[in-house]
Order: sequence, then C-alpha cells, then structure tokens
Amino acid sequence: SAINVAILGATGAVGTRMIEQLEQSEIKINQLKLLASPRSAGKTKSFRGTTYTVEAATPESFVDIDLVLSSAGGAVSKKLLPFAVKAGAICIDNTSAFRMDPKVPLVIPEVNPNDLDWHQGIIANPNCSTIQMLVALAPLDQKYGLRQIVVSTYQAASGAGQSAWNELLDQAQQHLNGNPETASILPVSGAPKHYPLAFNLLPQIDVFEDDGYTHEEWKMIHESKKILRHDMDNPDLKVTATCVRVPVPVGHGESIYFKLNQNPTVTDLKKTLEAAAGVTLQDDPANQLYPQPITAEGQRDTFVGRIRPDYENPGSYNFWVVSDNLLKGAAWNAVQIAETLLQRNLLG
Ligand code: A2P
Ligand code: 11C
Repeated sequence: SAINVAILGATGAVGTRMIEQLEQSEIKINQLKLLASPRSAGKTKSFRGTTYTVEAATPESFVDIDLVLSSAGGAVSKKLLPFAVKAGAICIDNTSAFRMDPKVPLVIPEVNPNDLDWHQGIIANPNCSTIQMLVALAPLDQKYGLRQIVVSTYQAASGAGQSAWNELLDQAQQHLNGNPETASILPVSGAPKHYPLAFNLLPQIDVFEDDGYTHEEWKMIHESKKILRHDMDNPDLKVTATCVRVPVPVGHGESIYFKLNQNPTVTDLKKTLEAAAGVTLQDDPANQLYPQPITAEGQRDTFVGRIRPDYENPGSYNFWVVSDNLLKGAAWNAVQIAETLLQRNLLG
C-alpha cells in the first residue's frame, strides 16, 4: 500500500537527489512532505507530476508520516528525528548523528541488510566514503576474510553540501579570471580558517580529533568495523584512513590497500567482484579502462579497477574505487534501504 514520506533537507545536494531517487523507485507514495529550513519555506518542487511546497521543519511536521529520509545535518537530525519516531515514522538518517549508537543499525543493503531487522525507528546511512569502500570490500571479506584496510580518499566538494560545491565552481571562475580566490566554507564550515579548493588539495575533511585524525577518518575506521561486524564477531580487522578533499564536483575516489586471510589471484578477485551486487568492474589497463568521477556521476553502482597484488606481501592488494557520493554515498543508499524495508515487510 502507499506510504506517506517526508524528506528533511529536501532543498540540499542530497535531499534533491533523494527526491529524484524516490521518483525513480517503485515505492508507492500517498503524501510527500518536503521539509527544509525556514529560508526555503514556500519554494516548490515537482514529484511524479504533482507540485509540492517546501515547509519549514518543526517537531510537529511528522504527524501521519510513515517514512522520513533525512539529510539536513547532524544537529537537525538529533533535534527532530526523536519527534518523528514518537509519531510512529521510520527514519533513514543520512547524517552522522546516530550511526555509532548500538541501538541503531548502520546499513548498506548489499552488505548487511539483515541489520534492518533490529531497527527501533532510526536506521543510519553510513558516511559516503565508508559506503563505497565497503561495497567493494565486503564481498572479499565474505569470501577471503579481510584483515587490514589502508585507505586514502580523493573526495569531491559536493560531499560538503551544495554551498561547498558552489564555492569550488566560484573559485575556479575567479582563478581563470585572474582574480584572488575567496573561501568561506571549505574545508569545514564554521572552522576558524578557510582555504581555496580550486587548483588545490585539502587534507582536512570534517573537524580534527584530539589525536590528529579528522572526524571523517575516524568515521571510516569505526563505521567499517560496525558494518562488517568486526567490532563484535571478529575483532581482528585493522583500518586506517587519510581523507583528502579534491577539486572535483561529484564522485569520491579511493585508493585502497587491503590484506586478506587468503591469497587469491587477481583473477579470483575480479570474478568475485564481477558477481557482487552494486559493483561494476572497470579494470582493463590495455584499454585504459578504470573508474573516474566523471563517468561515475549519476550512476548508482560503485566502480572498481586498478586491481593489483602487492608482490612483496602475499595476500595484500591495491585497488581504486569510485562512486557518486550523492547517490550510492547518500540518496540512493537511503532509498535502497527504504525499498529493502518494504521487501521485508518492515515498513508500511
Ligand atoms: P535550506 O536549503 O533551507 O537551508 P546541503 O547538505 O546541500 O548543505 O543541504 C542541507 C539541507 O538541510 C538543506 O535542505 C537545508 O535547507 C536543510 N537545513 C539546514 N538547516 C536546517 C534546519 N535548521 N531545519 C531544517 N532543515 C535545515
Ligand atoms: C564529505 N563524507 O565528503 C563527507 C560528507 O558523515 O554524513 C558526509 C558526512 C557525513 O564531506
């Protein structure tokens, strides 16, 4: 039967794509509520041929809502989602607000769909850089046992929201016009210092922890262990990360070095990845075929290439993984969770 859906953050980079992904899904929708800040109240958006008006989100916005997809920042989720749960809605939250809460499943449908069974109203969407890494590594973990991950990311500006994406484009224009580049958002809005991203690299995504890691790096480490259950059943997975913002609008790249319990051939790895849900193998050096952000943009899959063994450490490998951070990294993963809930009779 048809459900009532609210999108919290409906005017943002992810929220707009949540609307598009929902429009393309087979989920039957009775009522759609578009929620954002008071600044956007009154704006309109069309969905399946009907025009909807954006409303300012309040604790009362969730009456009669069955499903909330939220991407309006962690503070907004922390404040409003408890009201949505109280009103009886299931919330799929794209922010980091509840991800490490032991009562909240952290779900990638290709990897750990069974964790949906124990939700208590809130389901967390992992961080975009965690999602694409695990879509590529989980099938190898299941078959060969994963022991260690060393990841360096090349993350697109849109990961920090529509305003950061706009800032990159403005800086590029300023640079080409011969004007000084202005920066007021990246690397982190609200931080004391801002640097241009255009024609630059910023080795800071999110705020710094006391130990010198950024929070983005912390998320990749801890979310990976929770999703793969290496924090419980199998504690011996080591993960470390370096996260870098690059002047790309959409599509995160990741250079991943990983160690397995077994020593499969590269051909074995390719066969396993070819059969894996959500993965497209793009690995043909002779034809210069490898994943790139410009070809991943707008696609739901995670693209994997450049698979090579570390000849000096049997059982260790390198590969290169790219995905659309706004789709599989956010909006598509959230809508895919909603589809999976419906398939499992856990919604509506
Ligand atoms: P608005 O466009 O009205 O500011 P992005 O991730 O691209 O930066 O988007 C953030 C989303 O979160 C936008 O839809 C934004 O709405 C929304 N948002 C920001 N602050 C609030 C708030 N206090 N209450 C509800 N939505 C908010
Ligand atoms: C980025 N990965 O690219 C971040 C965005 O925890 O949901 C997602 C932040 C989060 O900036």
